[in-house]
Amino acid sequence: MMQFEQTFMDFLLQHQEKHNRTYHFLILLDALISAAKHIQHYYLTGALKGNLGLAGGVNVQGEDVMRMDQIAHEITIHYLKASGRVIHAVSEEAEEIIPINPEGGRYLVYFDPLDGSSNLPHGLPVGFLFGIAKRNLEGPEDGHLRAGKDYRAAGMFVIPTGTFTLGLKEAGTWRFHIDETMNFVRPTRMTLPEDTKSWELSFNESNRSTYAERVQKWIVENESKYAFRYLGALAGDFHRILSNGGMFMYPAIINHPNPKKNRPEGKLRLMYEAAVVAFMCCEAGGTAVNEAGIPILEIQPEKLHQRTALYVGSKKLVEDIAQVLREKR
Ligand code: AFP
Repeated sequence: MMQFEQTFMDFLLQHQEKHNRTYHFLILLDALISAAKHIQHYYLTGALKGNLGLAGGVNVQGEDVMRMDQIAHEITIHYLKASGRVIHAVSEEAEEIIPINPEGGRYLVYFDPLDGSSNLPHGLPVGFLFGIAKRNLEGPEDGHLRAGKDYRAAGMFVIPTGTFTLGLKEAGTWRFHIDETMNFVRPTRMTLPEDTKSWELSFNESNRSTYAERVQKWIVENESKYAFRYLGALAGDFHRILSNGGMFMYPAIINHPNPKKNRPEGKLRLMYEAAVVAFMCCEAGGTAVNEAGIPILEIQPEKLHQRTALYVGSKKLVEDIAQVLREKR
């Protein structure tokens, strides 16, 4: 007898039916998966065609090169439009909100189609991150600036590794792998491990002296207990934390020798970076806070591309540093 893996679509169909839900969400996820596969294909073949270069360059065919993140953005918008299910989208690649199907749409999508661009020229992993909120069908329209706690789902593709992780509201975080037929298969529920032996710390070590003193002190007191890993692409770094436990952090930068380079509000974007991984982490038994120790999912965004500091991972570790962050200065 042949053995078949359960596909993502089969998994999601069962999930929707179990919870008595419509198929609209399936159509949206199918669009996001098509976009991710298309971006992955472009990425894998791009280096040979000379298309991973900087915008303004010329590839081996003598054509103008478009930035890869701009290409990924256009691909995603195409599939979101074709799905007919999206009201508006917010993309890292567009300053303003993007109307997709304001009348008939049902979901709001926040995305970064190619996060971790410093890995791009090396062909190393980048992320496609997204969060999904739903139109308020009963009441008055309630706007597009949604806190992470309002997301129905949030996920990430690690491109070009063929892994896809999806957090579903009150239904866990699941990981899938792409197979030889280009289907995402083998749903595996992710739970952050309790055993601290595998835990890791992940942050940009070269920024350490720019963090708040109390964050630096916490690092000194804790770093020798855990392995240290840093890729420089949130999706890849968070992927490891979700499997091994520990904490990823991108603290506020407040002690930079060049004050112009300080980032007291943090670097990462709230709606399509921090809230996305925070959502998946919380569904996997972990937690996430900002520089004031406030849960990331509680933060009400005030603008589209709002930034935040981020501490995300195993509950014990994040709560430990959150206590330090909450202390009165
Ligand atoms: P880029 O896309 O500009 O490389 O930013 C990636 C990112 O937003 C996130 O994916 C990383 O975790 C973080 O920034 C890395 O930042 P540093 O290069 O400052 O460590």
